[in-house]
Amino acid sequence: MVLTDELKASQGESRFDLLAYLSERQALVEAALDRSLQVIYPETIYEAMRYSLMAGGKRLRPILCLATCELAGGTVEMAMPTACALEMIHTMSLIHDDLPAMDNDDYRRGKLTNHKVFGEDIAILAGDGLLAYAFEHVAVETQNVPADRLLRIVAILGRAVGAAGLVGGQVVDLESEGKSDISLETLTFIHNHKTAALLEASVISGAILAGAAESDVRRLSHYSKNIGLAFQIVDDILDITSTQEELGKTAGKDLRAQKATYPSIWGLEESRRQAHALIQDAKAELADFGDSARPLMAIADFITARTH
Ligand code: GRG
Repeated sequence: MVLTDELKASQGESRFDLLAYLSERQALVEAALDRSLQVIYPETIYEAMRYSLMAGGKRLRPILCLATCELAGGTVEMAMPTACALEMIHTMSLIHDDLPAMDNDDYRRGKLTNHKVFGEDIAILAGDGLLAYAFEHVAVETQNVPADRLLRIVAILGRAVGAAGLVGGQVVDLESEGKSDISLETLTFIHNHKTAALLEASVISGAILAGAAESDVRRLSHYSKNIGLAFQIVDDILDITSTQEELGKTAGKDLRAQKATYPSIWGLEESRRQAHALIQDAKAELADFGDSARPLMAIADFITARTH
């Protein structure tokens, strides 16, 4: 995947070769995802699941999970099934988000959306299939992790996906549709649930798999909540300032739909300032981890520097 100028910019600040790190991690995750799901009978559903799962994307959630597992003294192997499950859950949420009954989008990750290729019925089922398989994959494939930790991971993933997470955020988002005057509190509820919840699950699950102390899990949780919200503010900014080619999905949608966004409430400059402040707070949470937190520091910088 091409990750260029914004990475070089964030590299400058953190003196860490994030480009090399992300490329290496993306390759590991791509290979593990590829191995995780074979096409068998009935082929249509496996092809639809693989179409979206293997359609690229930054693989940020799996990379965060692997990074915190290593930070807490664990290995890539311990965390890989959970890392893949996080990407399966993320991918299924994108498939359902793009459906005509939701955002009705034609493009995602630079390709036609799942329902445009396979039809709405199969796209719904592909999302369901990926969601269920994520949990099976964690339970069946995780090695060398005590069962009590694994049980915690199942609970964390379930909470991040359900009404307390992605689903709850999506419901408030749907209820806010067509209302350009929604409050900052409602907007923040939506994004804390739609975006930050799964990012938090990604960050803390890696640490929990490795058996991190609770105080470290709490610090990582604060880090992830801040980067999650900053990520969404930047997403809102990019919807205004980027092209469809850069984003790999329809650009300018929020403005056309007169949707409340951080830039519509704060303006572009204040939105950039708020995202930057959240990233500084996130990085402050990592101070005690020393050099082993360099990947997480650099990823935090990358979130505000990215252009897609
Ligand atoms: C979870 C059962 C279930 C249903 C889905 C549709 C829905 C409920 C929730 C919406 C979740 C959603 C689409 C949140 C937006 C998250 C977001 C910021 C996506 C973009 O993430 P990137 O930039 O994308 O990491 P890539 O393509 O790089 O992975």
